[in-house]
Amino acid sequence: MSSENQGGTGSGRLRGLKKQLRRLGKEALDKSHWAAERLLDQRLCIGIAGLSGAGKSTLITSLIYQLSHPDRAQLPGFAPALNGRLIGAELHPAVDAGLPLFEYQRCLDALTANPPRWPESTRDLSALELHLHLQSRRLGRNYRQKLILEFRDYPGEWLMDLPLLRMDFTTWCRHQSDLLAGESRRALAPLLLDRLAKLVPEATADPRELDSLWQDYRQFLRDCRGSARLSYLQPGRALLDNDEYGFFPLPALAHQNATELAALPENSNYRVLEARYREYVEARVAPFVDSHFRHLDRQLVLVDLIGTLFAGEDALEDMRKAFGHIADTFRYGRNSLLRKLWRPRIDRLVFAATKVDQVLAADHDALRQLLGQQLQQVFSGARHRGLPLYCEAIAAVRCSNENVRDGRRMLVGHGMDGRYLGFENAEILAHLPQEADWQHYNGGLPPQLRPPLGIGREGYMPHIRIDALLNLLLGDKV
Ligand SMILES: Nc1nc2c(ncn2[C@@H]2O[C@H](COP(=O)(O)OP(=O)(O)OP(=O)(O)O)[C@@H](O)[C@H]2O)c(=O)[nH]1
Ligand SMILES: [Mg+2]
Repeated sequence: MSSENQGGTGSGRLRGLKKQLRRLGKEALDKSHWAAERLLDQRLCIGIAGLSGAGKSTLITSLIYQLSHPDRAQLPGFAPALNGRLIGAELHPAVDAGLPLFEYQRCLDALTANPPRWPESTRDLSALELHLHLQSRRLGRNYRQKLILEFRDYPGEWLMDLPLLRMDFTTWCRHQSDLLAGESRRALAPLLLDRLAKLVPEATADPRELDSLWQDYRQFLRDCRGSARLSYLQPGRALLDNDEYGFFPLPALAHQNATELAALPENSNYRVLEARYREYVEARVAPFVDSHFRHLDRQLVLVDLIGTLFAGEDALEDMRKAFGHIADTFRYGRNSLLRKLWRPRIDRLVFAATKVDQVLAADHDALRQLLGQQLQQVFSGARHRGLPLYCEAIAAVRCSNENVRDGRRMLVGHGMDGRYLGFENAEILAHLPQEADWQHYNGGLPPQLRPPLGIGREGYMPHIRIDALLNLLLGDKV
């Protein structure tokens, strides 16, 4: 190598090093701003999770829209909007997250189109910051206060994977065997479940057989979600993407102990599936938890309770199981000064039933009570005592109105094809359905409604109880 070249490499290296130092310095500065804002209660990071179709994208769009148009938004239950302290809000990419920006404009364009559409289904993690500007008065002087809300939208299917962090493959298989024995899962794929039960853990793995079982298992998970509306499904990512995770439970793992299993050859069914399971947990689940949950101050979980209720007993029971696992996964605690910086914890967990405009206003309270009872059953244990848990029933975009026809109250709105619809829903009972009550919900799911015309005109976006939700999420910070 020539001396000229060597010199060139040397100064190049120096330039590279300086550049790197500048970048690190900037990152540290950004981070220290971020941490300082958190300490001073000027920043609040809110995770928004829900299974596919629960209404996350629509809700985030509605929240941003309402907060950005405080003069027109109807938010009487949110004090800063009612007393005129909320000046407005603007959107920014999330500083620290390094995540794709939530596509607010695209979602809003869909809702404000003519005819209006729903936002497209999203499949990935995204984030954004909303800078809220508030007018405050202290010691007789007016001043402006800024609160940065960081919203992180992620698929609820990923949430369902978090329990895997606490289970090895054998424990997971035993856990899944109990679930697979349930009637709703069995009815969906009796042949597949028989094939799984016959797979011998000790036998030499046949790659083609494992692949065929995996493809069928993935389809089975999607059917569980689609037709049976079950919630507690793993691996959760298999519902959303087409990656080849390639593992599924081995129900035949019943009595073997850990030493026997570890001694099996590497090409046995057990060892192959166990390695794939471990790879999934290490490469997919753990990094997500590490990069994501550490940052959250509050967690909002959206649930399509109406859809689940009308899907029947097994769907509701499965939702309860899913809640239970969510409850076990989050680490709760008060946000002490140190934890705020280093190990922030979720200090508020809010569950919200979505799309309540699909039922009569008289049923909204019953829905909230029903959700509350589901949660009480799950969170009643000593471990959850003192947990700051809240629930609400909301519609991000209200698509229906009420009319009285022949003396009966009914809902009116537009179906997805634009046709004008009038319909009644089965009355929502304010308690968890007992055996005989399930008949009551047999009439079927309310129709899917189209967003109303005129959204975005002069700040108009009708909703139900978004102001109450805002109060739960940030009332104490404003
Ligand atoms: N009636 C009514 N329907 C709603 C509302 N919000 C969402 N929906 C319906 O629920 C569907 C899913 O809403 P999204 O906001 O896309 O749900 P998501 O949780 O982001 O779904 P993914 O991106 O697929 O995970 C929409 O296409 C609508 O049909 C609402 O406030 N009222
Ligand atoms: Mg979405």
